[in-house]
Amino acid sequence: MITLYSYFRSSTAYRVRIALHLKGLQYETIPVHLAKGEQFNEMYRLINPMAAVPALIHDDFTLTQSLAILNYLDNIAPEPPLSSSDFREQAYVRQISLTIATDIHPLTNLRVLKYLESPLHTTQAERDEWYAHWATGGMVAVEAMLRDHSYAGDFALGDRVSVADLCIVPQMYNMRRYKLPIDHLPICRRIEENCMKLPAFIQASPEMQPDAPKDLEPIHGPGFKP
Ligand SMILES: N[C@@H](CCC(=O)N[C@@H](CS)C(=O)NCC(=O)O)C(=O)O
Repeated sequence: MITLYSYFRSSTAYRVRIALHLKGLQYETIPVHLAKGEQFNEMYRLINPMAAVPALIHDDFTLTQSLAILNYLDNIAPEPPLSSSDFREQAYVRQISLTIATDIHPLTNLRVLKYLESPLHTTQAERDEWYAHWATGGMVAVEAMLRDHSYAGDFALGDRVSVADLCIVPQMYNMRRYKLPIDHLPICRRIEENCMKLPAFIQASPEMQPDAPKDLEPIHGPGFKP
């Protein structure tokens, strides 16, 4: 029995949802409404002391941190594999995943934007500038990594979906949501387009989540147009 604490718009939960669908693992979604602050509920903090999604419970085992969860899922359900046994390919996949998960995402996370608002009293325009600065700069670096290695094909690692793609696609969702420039990211866009043809990515998209509002502006779900 797998339970996923998720929020439809969360890019980190999106990574885990894609993996669950790719591996054909059945799971129950428990929505945590981040915009309403449900991540700070006392009961939820017992599940994730960092007050964030995703959190995954598999039988009696509770796990947080999306990359740790992806690694765990790859161990309990090895097919299709989300990494490579080749040590250089493995390091390359980690390099891209970590750039998004540890260099870009934490700077653009909700709690950081909220802190910039209060107590730091920045304006909305300043926070937008902050977001655009870190997201755009980070994705320029990811694009360079994809370009400079010879691995990228339909996906970040040739014709195989890997954890790198599971990080790139939700980040591209965020870029589109915040209307940030992506024309200069041709490899990221190609990967996104190819991924969004796969049922697992569509099923995992924000629009398809049980907690998504019915009038959610479509960005990545069925009928995605790059
Ligand atoms: N490093 C963590 C980050 C988790 C995280 O911060 N998730 C965001 C949603 S994408 C969140 O729950 N934010 C709540 C907040 O900032 O208050 C992971 O990869 O799982």
